[in-house]
Order: sequence, then C-alpha cells, then structure tokens
Amino acid sequence: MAQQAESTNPISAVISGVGLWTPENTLTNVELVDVLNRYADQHNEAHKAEIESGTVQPVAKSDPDFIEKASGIRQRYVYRKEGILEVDRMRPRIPKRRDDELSHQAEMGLNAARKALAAAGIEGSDLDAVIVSCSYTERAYPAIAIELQAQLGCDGFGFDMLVACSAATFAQHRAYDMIKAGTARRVLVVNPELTSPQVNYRDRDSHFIFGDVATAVVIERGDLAQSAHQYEILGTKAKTVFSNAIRSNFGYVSRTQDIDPFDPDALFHQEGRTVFKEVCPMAAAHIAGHLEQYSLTPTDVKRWWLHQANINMNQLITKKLLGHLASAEEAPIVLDRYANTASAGSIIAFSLHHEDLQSGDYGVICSFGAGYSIGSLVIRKR
Ligand code: CO8
Repeated sequence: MAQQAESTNPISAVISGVGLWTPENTLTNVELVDVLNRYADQHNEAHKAEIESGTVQPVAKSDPDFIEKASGIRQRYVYRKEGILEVDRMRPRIPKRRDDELSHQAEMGLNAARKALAAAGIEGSDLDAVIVSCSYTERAYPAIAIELQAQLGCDGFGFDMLVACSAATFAQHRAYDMIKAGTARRVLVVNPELTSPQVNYRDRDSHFIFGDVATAVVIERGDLAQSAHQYEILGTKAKTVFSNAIRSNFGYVSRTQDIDPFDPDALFHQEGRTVFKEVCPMAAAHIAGHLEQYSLTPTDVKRWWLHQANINMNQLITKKLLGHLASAEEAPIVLDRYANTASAGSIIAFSLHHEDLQSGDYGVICSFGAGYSIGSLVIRKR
C-alpha cells in the first residue's frame, strides 16, 4: 500500500470541517403517494372518454412499497412542505423575498456554513473564498456565493457553480486546486440543494426521488488546520460524459420560447433504468482508477462516502469494487432518511460518518449523476 503519485507540491489541502443543515419538514413516501394517487383519480375520471379513445394518457399511480424497494428511500426533508400535498397545486409554496432580504438558498447555505466553520474552528473572516455549488441556483446573479460571503464577513471572492449531482465534489476539486496553487488558504464550499421546486410530484417515476438539504465543507492549507478531525486530500479526479438520460430543461431562454414552466419536460425527468445501467460501471471503474494513482486498492479503503441516489446502485458499485456487499460501516447509506439530495448526498454521509476513522485511514468521497458527471476525492485521516 505505497503512496506513489502523491503530489510533490509541499502544500497540502485538508478537509477540516463539515456542516449539515437539515430542514425541519419531512415528507414520507405514503404522503407523496397519497397525493399523486388522488391526482391520478381526478385526472383519469375527468378525462375518461379521451383516455378510452386513446387521445389522453392516464396518470399512473404510485406505490410506497415500490419506492422503498426500487430506491431505498423512506422519506425526505423539504425546505417548504406547504403546497406539495395540495392536489390542485403539488409544488412547494416558497414565498418571494425582497432584494434586501436574505435569499432562500443563502439562508440554507448559511446554516450549513456556520456548522462547517465551527467544526474547523475558524471564522468567516478567515476564509479567502466561498464557492456555492449545487444543482440549481434560484437566480443568475448576484451569485449566492457573494451573498454568503458578505454574510460571513469574508474579504475575498465567491462564485456559483452548477454541476448537478457532482456539484459538491467538483467544487471541492476547485478548492483543492486553489489551495495547492497558493491562490487561497481557506475555501468554504457550500451546497444548498433546493431540489423540490423542480420535482414533478405528478410523475410516479420521479416524484419520490429528491429531498432538500444544505452541506458545507472547509478546505484549508494543511499547516493552518487546527480542527479535531482533518482529512488530507491525496488527490481529485473528475470525469464527464454527455448524456440525455437525465434532463431539466427550464432555463432563462424559456421565456422566448413560450414554454410552460410546469410542463413535465421543463422539470426533472430521467430514464432511470438507463442511468442505473450506464453510471454504475462508469463509477466503479472511475474509483478503481483513482485509487490506483496512489497504489491503493479498494480493500485499502476504510470508508466510502458515495453519492446517494439509489441503494441498489451503491451496493452494485461497492460490490464491483470490494467483491462483497459493503456493510453500513464501510459505505454508509443516508438516502433512506434524506432521499437523493443531488450533490449533497455524499457530503451528508461524510458529515454523519467520519469522526470514528483513525489516523492513516483512507476514505473515498464520490458523486455520480446527471451530465453524466463523476467526481471523487481520495482522502486520508491525519
Ligand atoms: N410506483 C409504482 N410503480 C412504479 C413507480 C412508482 N412510483 N415508478 C415506476 N414504476 C413502474 C414502472 O413504470 C415500471 O413499470 P413497467 O415494468 O410496467 O414498465 C416498473 O415500475 C419498473 O420501473 P423501473 O424499471 O423504472 O424501476 P427501477 O427498478 O429502475 O427503479 C429508479 C427506478 C429508482 C428511478 C432507478 O432506476 C434508479 O434509481 N435509477 C438511477 C437514477 C439515478 O441515479 N438518477 C440520478 C438522478 S439525480 C441527478 O442526476 C441530479 C440531478 C439534479 C437534481 C434534480 C433535482 C430535481
């Protein structure tokens, strides 16, 4: 288990603090299925004749047992529950805020950021940069990251990035690069994943998949880090391969195309089976290749903090890597409680399951999803 290919750059980059903010509202599978099935009954009754003549498609009903078996998801948290379970609405009611009020995603991000800073034992003013990275931002500009930077009293710079499910890991890669290049000493990466506005709660294939959450990590120069739990980033690896199997088409050009913002095509949609089949082997090969760069094998890894989209996916990937079904201790699963929280899933798993590692233990953080995109970090506890 030699450590070949570790950088000769004397600057080390470490994850020194992580923060998780969980909304207070839960939404169970039964609640979601109940509203979808009531909607299906209403729609199918109202369009009975057209459905019989084949001019209108019936709305298919959902089933809580299917959801848990197919995905491992039992519940999810949502930022605002109001509106989602109203059969005539089925989307959250998130009030518009004035320009002089804190934006929703800045509020979510701030909650996680404060926890990450406390865990790292630093103040906002110690940061050089803030990156907000997630699947969607609620506006184009000013960047949510700059709003957060102001809230935290950081005298540096901030920017937003969107990379769907790999937003968190890809932003951590950028933070690592900045530390290594000497352009920043401490970077905060924040992931306010507000997914519920883009979920089609009328579509049985996807209504159960997502939840809202915010995560944050502090990545700092190794010689400055003071916290109790520090993880040196040995290296990062990113891969993207274009795919249309996961799409969300609503964007700023929609206005010019007279697109209905509630059209299913505008919301999140996917070919779940295709994603499953194509992404699992890609993710396993990616991780094995990344470990090889440090002459590590999967059995050298103490913990896998994997993307949380589907329990069967994670089991398949770890089985390909380890040759056996990973235990909950080896590869913690959080999606039973949190569902798929886009890029935050692997960071939730890291946040809840990292303190017991011993000095020298290796771990892998890895995301995989829309794009397709895969992002990994090989880390070692200091
Ligand atoms: N209830 C009952 N039956 C259902 C339901 C339901 N809710 N849903 C589907 N079925 C039916 C299907 O219609 C199908 O019926 P039939 O055989 O008659 O055609 C049958 O059940 C089997 O369906 P599937 O083959 O689709 O079922 P799977 O076993 O494949 O499970 C999953 C579906 C859970 C979606 C699975 O395919 C999966 O998890 N795939 C991986 C998907 C994935 O990881 N996607 C990543 C997306 S996340 C991402 O990239 C981030 C995007 C940014 C965030 C977006 C926020 C909104």
